[in-house]
Amino acid sequence: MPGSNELVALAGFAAPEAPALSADIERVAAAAAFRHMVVPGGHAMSVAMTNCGALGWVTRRTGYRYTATDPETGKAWPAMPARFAELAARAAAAAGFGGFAPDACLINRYEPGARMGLHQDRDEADFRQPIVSVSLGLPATFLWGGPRPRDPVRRIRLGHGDVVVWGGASRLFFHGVAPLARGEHPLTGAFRFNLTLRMAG
Ligand code: MD3
Ligand code: FE
Repeated sequence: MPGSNELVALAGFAAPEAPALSADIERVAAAAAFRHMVVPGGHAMSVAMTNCGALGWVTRRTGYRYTATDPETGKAWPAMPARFAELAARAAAAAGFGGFAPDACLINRYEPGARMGLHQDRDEADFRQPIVSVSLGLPATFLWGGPRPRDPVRRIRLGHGDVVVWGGASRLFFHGVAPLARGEHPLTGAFRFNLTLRMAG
């Protein structure tokens, strides 16, 4: 069955297992700490990041890429928690993408004021595979553009437990996140976490 040609939003899909996902994030971060990576322009991102899975996304002054090891430690990225891969496969299947088997999970941590500028995700090997995102904790305003950088942007609220499958045409649309408003969430405190599960290799 071919996948959906647009994004598929699954509100609250991950809410029942959010505490377990949060514990998995803590285990990953104990082995590969959250860090503010530097982009080629030379400034550090306001979003703190880490990775799990066979591959992890990194940016340095020299550019963006997927690596098998954490450049901070030289060790392999922590294994992908089974719960992450199973949740993503279930969500992808619900959106019409069978056989989604992520080999990379970028974990983003937003503190109040942290934002992500409009960008495309194009460092993965096969754009026919969707990306599955899982939001935890404080809500964010997601900025949803189009195939061109100057296309008008829609604002979409992403809250705790929301899962979105970005496939088909939407896979290469420009997108970003508005500065996070401060708040307090019972599970994540002053933070928002976002998992993006990818078939990168
Ligand atoms: C649409 N993360 O990590 S998740 C990213 O909330 C990223 O942390 C945002 O953009 C965040 O690259 C947005 C939603 C998302 C993720 C990947 C996409 C939307 C996407 C890839 C293609 C199109
Ligand atoms: Fe992105």
